[in-house]
Amino acid sequence: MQHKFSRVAIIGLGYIGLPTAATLASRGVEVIGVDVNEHAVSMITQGKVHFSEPDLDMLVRAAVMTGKLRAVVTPEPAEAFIIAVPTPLTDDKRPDLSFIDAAADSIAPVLEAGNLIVLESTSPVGTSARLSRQLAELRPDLTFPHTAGERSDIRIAYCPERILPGRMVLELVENDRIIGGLTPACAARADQLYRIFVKGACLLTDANTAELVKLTENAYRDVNIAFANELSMICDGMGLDVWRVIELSNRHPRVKILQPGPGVGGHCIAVDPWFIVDGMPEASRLIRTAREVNDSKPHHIIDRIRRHAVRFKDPVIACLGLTYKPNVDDLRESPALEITAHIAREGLGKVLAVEPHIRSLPPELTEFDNLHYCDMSEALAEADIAVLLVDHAEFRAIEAKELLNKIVIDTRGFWRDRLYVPDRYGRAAAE
Ligand code: SAJ
Repeated sequence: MQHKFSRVAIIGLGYIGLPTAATLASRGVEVIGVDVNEHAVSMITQGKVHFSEPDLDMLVRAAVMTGKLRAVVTPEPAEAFIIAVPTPLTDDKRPDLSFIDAAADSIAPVLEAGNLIVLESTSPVGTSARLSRQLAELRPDLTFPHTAGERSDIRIAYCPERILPGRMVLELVENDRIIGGLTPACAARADQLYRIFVKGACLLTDANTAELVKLTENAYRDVNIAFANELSMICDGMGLDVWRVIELSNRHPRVKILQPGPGVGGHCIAVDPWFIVDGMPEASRLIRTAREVNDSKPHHIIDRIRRHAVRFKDPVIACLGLTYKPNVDDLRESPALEITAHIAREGLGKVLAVEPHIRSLPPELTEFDNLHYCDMSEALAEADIAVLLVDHAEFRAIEAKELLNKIVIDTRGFWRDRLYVPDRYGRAAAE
């Protein structure tokens, strides 16, 4: 049994790396946080966070103040390296692994025999083995698991993150973890690292399986949301209330339909399924179609807005919510943002954008003269058409009388209780 870890480097201090770094530091491990973004490094050095997530600020402040977490721009020697960098999509929907390549280049010079490297970034199957080959080329003086097997100087494992934005600090500790080693010894060593802070079970497997498990989790959710979104478009066409259809269907003991919305956003669910499609295009027809269904949903909502807007002379359209999901400030891949920008660009009316979780308009929306950022009550006072795009808790405070005499397009079924006439057929009367 190898000794415990006293010094760990985390490469990438973003949504996953920073909570992981601060949590490890809170368990007494000396953590070196590495990021190429000097702004992030300087914020963290001051004990501050560069994105918002419940309880993260407290955790980071404590980690920095106790001297356990130090943020730097260049990797330093450590016993373990956790790589948590972005893996975006290229324009032709293929995985872009350039940040992993850059992380490999940056840690190669400081690697020492006995080190563990864990990749956490969502990755196509085979990426951990690829990382092993890359590092072997950069450090011919060390042995790596893809050639040396159980006797390798360096251990490499894949351990996907699975924490939900909004609940990250809690889920990081509570969730079960999948640990895929390039060899069993690699998995066992990574298991020792994660047991320092994970209360959930650590389940060991091989690296390729762990890589596909991560992609599977998000593709599963995407397919299920696509089912709900497709159903909502079917119901719109039939003049039926999708929320009622789902509510009643879910009373079957083996049916659990998710909720439709304006589309699927975020940096994970809207992206990761493409990594499976890219690897096995012929075999992944359902996964690809689900992606296409979810990507088509914003256009369906835009069509609904357009159908109403053309009936007014100078319509005022309030877009309530811009983030990709409720109660966060994250705008990445947000369908709400896409819809808002689209109706402004198309000139469907004067657009009032309301987003209680940000302070000013994001760059994507500043180019439109017909789009203004305003607060909830101002927008509702002026709007002819109110489009609920994100089910933020703040929007619960809106009362039925504030929506009177407006066209209401509720993409989340959030105001259903105050908008729909509960006749015995459950038919919508909102529009
Ligand atoms: N959504 C719906 N209807 C639903 C549920 C979600 O339209 O019934 C939409 C949301 O509004 C949002 C999108 O789907 O636009 C994704 O939101 P989410 O809350 O389902 O998931 P994420 O992207 O915030 O986080 C996911 C999580 N994965 C799973 O639940 C399988 C999280 O555990 C992962 O760690 C994260 O992806 C990631 O980083 O991969």
